[in-house]
Amino acid sequence: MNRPALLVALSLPLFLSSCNEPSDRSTIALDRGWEFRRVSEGTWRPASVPGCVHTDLLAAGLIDDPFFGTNEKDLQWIENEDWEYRTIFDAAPAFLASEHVEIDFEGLDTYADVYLNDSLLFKADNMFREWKAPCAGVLREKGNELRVYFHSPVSAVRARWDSLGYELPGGARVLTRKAAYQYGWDWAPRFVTAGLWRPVRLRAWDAARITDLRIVRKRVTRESAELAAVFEIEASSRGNVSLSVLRDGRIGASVDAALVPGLNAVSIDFSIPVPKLWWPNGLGEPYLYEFLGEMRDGKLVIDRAARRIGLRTIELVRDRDEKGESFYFRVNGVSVFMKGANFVPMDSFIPRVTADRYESLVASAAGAGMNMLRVWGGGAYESEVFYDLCDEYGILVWQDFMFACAMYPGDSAFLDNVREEAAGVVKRLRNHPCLALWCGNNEIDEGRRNWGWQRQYGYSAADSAKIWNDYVKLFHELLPGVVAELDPGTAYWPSSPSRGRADPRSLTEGDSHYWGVWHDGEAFEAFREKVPRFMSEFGFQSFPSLATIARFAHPEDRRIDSAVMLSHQKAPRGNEIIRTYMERDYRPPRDFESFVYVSRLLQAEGMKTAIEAQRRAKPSCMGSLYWQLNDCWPAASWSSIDYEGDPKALHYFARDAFGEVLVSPVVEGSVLRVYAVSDRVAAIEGVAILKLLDFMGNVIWIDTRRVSMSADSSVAFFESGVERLLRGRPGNAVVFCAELWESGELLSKNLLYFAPPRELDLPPFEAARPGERKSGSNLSVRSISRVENGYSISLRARALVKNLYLSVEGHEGFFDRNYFDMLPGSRETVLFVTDEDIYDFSDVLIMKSLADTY
Ligand code: BMA
Repeated sequence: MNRPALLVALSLPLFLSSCNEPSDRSTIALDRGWEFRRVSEGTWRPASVPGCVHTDLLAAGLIDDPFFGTNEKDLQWIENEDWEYRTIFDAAPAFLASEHVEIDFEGLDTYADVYLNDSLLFKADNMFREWKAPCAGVLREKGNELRVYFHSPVSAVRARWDSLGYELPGGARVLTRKAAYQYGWDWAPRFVTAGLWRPVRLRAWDAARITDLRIVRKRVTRESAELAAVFEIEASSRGNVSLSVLRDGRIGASVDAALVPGLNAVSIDFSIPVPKLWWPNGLGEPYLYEFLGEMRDGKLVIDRAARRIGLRTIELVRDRDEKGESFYFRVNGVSVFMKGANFVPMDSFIPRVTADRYESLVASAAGAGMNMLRVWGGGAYESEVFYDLCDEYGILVWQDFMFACAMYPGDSAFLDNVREEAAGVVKRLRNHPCLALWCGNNEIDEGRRNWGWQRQYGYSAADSAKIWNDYVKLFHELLPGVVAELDPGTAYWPSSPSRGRADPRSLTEGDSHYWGVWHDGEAFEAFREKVPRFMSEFGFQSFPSLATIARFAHPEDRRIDSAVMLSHQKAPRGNEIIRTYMERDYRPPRDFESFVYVSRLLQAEGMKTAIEAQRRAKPSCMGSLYWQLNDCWPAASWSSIDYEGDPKALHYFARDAFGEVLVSPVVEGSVLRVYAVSDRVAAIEGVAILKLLDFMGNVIWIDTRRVSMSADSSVAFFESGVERLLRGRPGNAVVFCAELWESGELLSKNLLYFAPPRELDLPPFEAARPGERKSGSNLSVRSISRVENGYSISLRARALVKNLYLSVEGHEGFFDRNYFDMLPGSRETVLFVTDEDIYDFSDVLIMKSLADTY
């Protein structure tokens, strides 16, 4: 049996009043020696904390990989069981001598009874809250047993659900404050887990401690930042302390404070002349300041708290205008078009997401030109590392409270629980410069009005009134009240979208989710008409790469309709919708590999249509957040980066479409127009080169013209009748190429075809392998050379290569560009970013293109 050793931190001298460096020594991490058992079975086995029962069962070899094959359905028993966790630890005498000792659980998922040495400390019932309890009286020096009993989250609410009197949309999960996607979603499997999902610590303190430090940006301009450091101090007796704010080790400002027993709030005003501002990605450096708040008694440091903040202002601008009402963000006085996506939990089992995985995802978002992510309300409030990364990469966060696609109860116990949750989360996140908006919920207002719940659940007028009233209490009173009290500088928006797509006002005010494409089967071109003020969701599904599919499917299961593939497609009608759209635009793919590749092209083209239309419509439209950035498991979904971190075609297309400057050709009726869209804060004097080519490279028409663009604008700078432009050429055999240059630098390049891919008369795809000379090949590898972070591969196309897809079999890495078209006669260099040494590419570099799918 795995018995805990004495925790390392305990060997340090520990007693606050005699210690000048109190912060780490007053804390013991309880992350070792944990065991767990299924209560109905009884055997204790090693466990991880932070962690959860599914990953502990997997590590113990008791279950197979939950993501593989159809294992999900065999693992549903786990949610019906009770689970118990325990660890044994010692506490050094100095720790025990402290006036106060507190146990602090950053996260318990969810119905947990916590015992220390068989004394019940508390019962938890909310995954999103931090749980603390004093434990000085029960703690002893040797052999303390900490035991956490998790009740089955589904059994725990059964009786309450049955006594509710009516059903609520969303089902019994709405009674439990737990990540909704664990119960299954249209991109997520059902794994209703349990466990200590965030760290556990013991804390000791005497007399007084800092329980919160908030740096309030009272007024931030380019000339000066007027700030206040607001200390929240818990004191157990009266006493005088001095409080200081330090930057770079130097005291910036101090005050003396007389503490009274209980919670004390003390504020110190200070200012920074000519501050470096925090800017979102693309507009400047996201500069961060580090502050240290310190509490002293004379020379003795009693406690410290560190905060890293960015100096910026952010406003949600909602002004009446000729269209309706604007909806955009102004950062440091600059109106900013938001480019980004919706973020969902990165794993069905969040505790196993490493800091590296977070970093690579946030870096990919920034690399694709994004400046905003929406943390969607059916997941979880993310861990600190996520918000820290968003601060560092200049990614603003639209933060939903965790409520999605359902109605919630309104009894006082539930509301009190949510009030605690919301207060904790707002206090935790309000210092992050990335935090742009608090949003009450995902799609509940829309659901309530448009999803037929009234009929489906047969509500009486009284039930309806009660349910609506409960909604109002939660989303129009409680949550905005918490935000107004604890983070008054950040806007609150009750529900996203503000209006469902059936309401014409969804295009003239507020934010919008446009699902006419996908759910209603409308053509991608509908995105050109349905341009709202701020598009916070729109999407289309695709399949992940073959390498990711291999993560869960044996070769014989790699068929779209195999039981394994179907279990990894959670959207009702998902495959049917993909097929229908694919038939409209593409020739039938000849095999599974071609199907999954074409599905990614289809998704990317559809989203490109939408993003470009939304950007062209600036400043009327000021945001484009597609659904969805990432996945929680390897499966078909709307994501642009799959679970394994492999970018899909959409991610590359989004990077172009989200470019700071975008040249965007579009056929509107019988007219071809070319737009230039700029998010720059300075004007551009550019040159556009417009060409019409056939697929062998013959130039049919060319035009060069100056393009003058004011800062932050969208202009149509070229227009021609399509017939006139084609000069009798068949539309399926030519490509229009638009390039925008400034002082010798290519700002943006974009291609337009006059026929859907299925009708294009593409040259057959013949690729020569590296080192191979092959007559008749229209794509060849000219050279491959080792560079610092991988391999640089130089390619040459003799005829048009549509959607070239490169992969390197058996090696980890990714291409800096992929799925792109190579114009006839062009040369392109791509980078395969990898840590591995690859001695011979001839058998492992795989090249595929659209002409190679039918
Ligand atoms: C949106 C989201 C999710 C859902 C997605 C795809 O409305 O808010 O609820 O996963 O659509 O259907």
